[in-house]
Amino acid sequence: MAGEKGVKEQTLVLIKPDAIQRGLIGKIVDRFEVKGLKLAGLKMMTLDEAILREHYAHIADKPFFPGLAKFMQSTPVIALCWEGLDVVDTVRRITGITKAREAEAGSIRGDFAMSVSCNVIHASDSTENAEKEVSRFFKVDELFSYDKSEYMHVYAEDELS
Ligand code: 3AN
Repeated sequence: MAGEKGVKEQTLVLIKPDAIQRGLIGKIVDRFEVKGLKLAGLKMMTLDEAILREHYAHIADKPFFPGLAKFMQSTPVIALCWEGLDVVDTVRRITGITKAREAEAGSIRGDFAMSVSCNVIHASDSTENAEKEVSRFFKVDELFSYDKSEYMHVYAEDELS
């Protein structure tokens, strides 16, 4: 069932340094575009310590955190805000599980990665976290609202209302 935000639900995706180095940006963006999601924001940025600590607060005490932080700062990342019906769950399914070599074939991690840490993208894991993460990575004026003409072929009328 549609969440209370309907087709305006938003989620955050980060394209990580391994994907930047391996030239996978276009292929990754394509997966979300062809699914029918709307791109509400896109930017390239370098992650500073503060944003990394906030973003990875749930794993900041893990032994792998310093290595993860170094990896995430090894190149800029690309932040994407995707919008759509139940988009948080949909994007997590398209992303695949954390341990990429065991991720389902057809998912982004399943098709493009082998590692737990070099797993090409981050995707918000709940609607609550998605809201926090979208506002952590995007200022209000970096998010865009517009009509997507394909929506009348992506959704049924009752799903759009
Ligand atoms: P996910 O990104 O699938 O939501 P989280 O939130 O558990 O997974 O972990 C955040 C990130 O921390 C992962 N994407 C991965 O890059 C890294 N990570 C998680 N577990 C490990 C691990 N055991 N060893 C190295 N890096 C890890």
